[in-house]
Amino acid sequence: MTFFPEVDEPIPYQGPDSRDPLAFRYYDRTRKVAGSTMERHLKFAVAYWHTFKGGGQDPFGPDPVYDRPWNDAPTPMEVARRTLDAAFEFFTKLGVPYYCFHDRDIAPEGDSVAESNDYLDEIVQRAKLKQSETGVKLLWGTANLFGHPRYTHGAATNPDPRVFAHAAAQVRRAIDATIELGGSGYVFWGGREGYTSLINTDMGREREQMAAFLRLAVDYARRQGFQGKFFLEPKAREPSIHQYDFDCGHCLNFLREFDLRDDFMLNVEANHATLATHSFEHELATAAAAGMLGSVDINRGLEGVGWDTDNFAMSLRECVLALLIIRGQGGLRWGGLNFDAKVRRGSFDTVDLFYAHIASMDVFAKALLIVERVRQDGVLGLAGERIRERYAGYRRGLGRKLMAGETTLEELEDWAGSLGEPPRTSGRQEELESILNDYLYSTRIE
Ligand code: XUL
Ligand code: CO
Repeated sequence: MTFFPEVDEPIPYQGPDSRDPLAFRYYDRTRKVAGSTMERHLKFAVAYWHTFKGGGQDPFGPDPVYDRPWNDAPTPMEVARRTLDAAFEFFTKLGVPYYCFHDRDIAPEGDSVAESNDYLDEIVQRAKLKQSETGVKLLWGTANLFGHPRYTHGAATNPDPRVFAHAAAQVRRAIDATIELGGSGYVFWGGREGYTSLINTDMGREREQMAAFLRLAVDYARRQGFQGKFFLEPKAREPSIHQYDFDCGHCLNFLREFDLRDDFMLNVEANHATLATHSFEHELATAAAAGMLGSVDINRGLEGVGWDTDNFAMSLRECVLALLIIRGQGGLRWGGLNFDAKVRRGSFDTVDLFYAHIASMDVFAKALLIVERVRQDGVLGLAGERIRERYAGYRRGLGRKLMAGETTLEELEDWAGSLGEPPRTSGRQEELESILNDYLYSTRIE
């Protein structure tokens, strides 16, 4: 049985002049860029939840509107089996190397912990078989600790430890599933870990509960031999008003405060940056500067909209800025680029899933080629000579001494006095914007 009859063979690479929406213009899986393939640089992963479980619902339309033939089955487990078939058909036809899931995306919740575990086990074994048949791999796994009504007041941060225990049970099995399927990462997005009012909330205690939960998960996973990384995924708001993992800055502080930095890195999502009123590149740079940029959820939020719209990333400028940072730190060893994105409610045909992923893969592939040019030319961004030059004073003389902690305020005062007024130097922002525009819009990339 085929779920995607409109695509009968893997999406081909046709080059920049192609106008076929079911072909790649730039994403050429095996093409070498700076000694590695495009596939290895970009490490694309399809998000199981949006792509196969999403129905296009919104607050004014609670019923699914997407046409998803794999949902036509008599029982939740039969739906799960068919969905898995559809997912691997999609991965192979699209030609992506990875996927990501939540436990409850791939298998339904049962009537008891034991039944839920059995359901998950069966689907994990099926997925394992499909992975070995197709070569598609798991990038990271996670547990859905926000959808079930028991998590209304949080999972790890719930005032009731019995809810904490249910969340722990889920995480244990989701970690098992991740290990069994060879994932190199395990994500914690604190879905309902936050609060809506301090009238009924002990914030200090809730943060400690969350730290205890993460510690338990790390200890368990390491005992099972998990050698990958844990990723904390910041998000400012939604579903709760105040999420504890507000942005990268908050998450880095949390990991430092509770001594979790050895096991964790961050999973930075574009739309979550928007919700924190940051730019995507700001959040990526914050994580990278701390050596903690582990993985990326590539999507796009709409500015001025207060909720997660999870559009597919389509902006070349944003992708170039993101890849400058990612390439600047030598890539994503443990993580990759996960499409945490959904097609619009009005894009309800199955073929729309192909159009969306292909377009977004292509914009990243083009961005990768641009970033390579920019890096070779050495003009811009983290790789740029211009930035090195700007801070050159800190690499010599008193500038270097002060960074090494070998000076005093008194010595600096003497220095300032003897120097007189430092010359003013333009930041040249507009000149650099213009150079960036040349790369984005004028340079022929192929
Ligand atoms: C929610 C979100 C999640 C995480 C995984 O906004 O981004 O899908 O990526 O739980
Ligand atoms: Co995400």
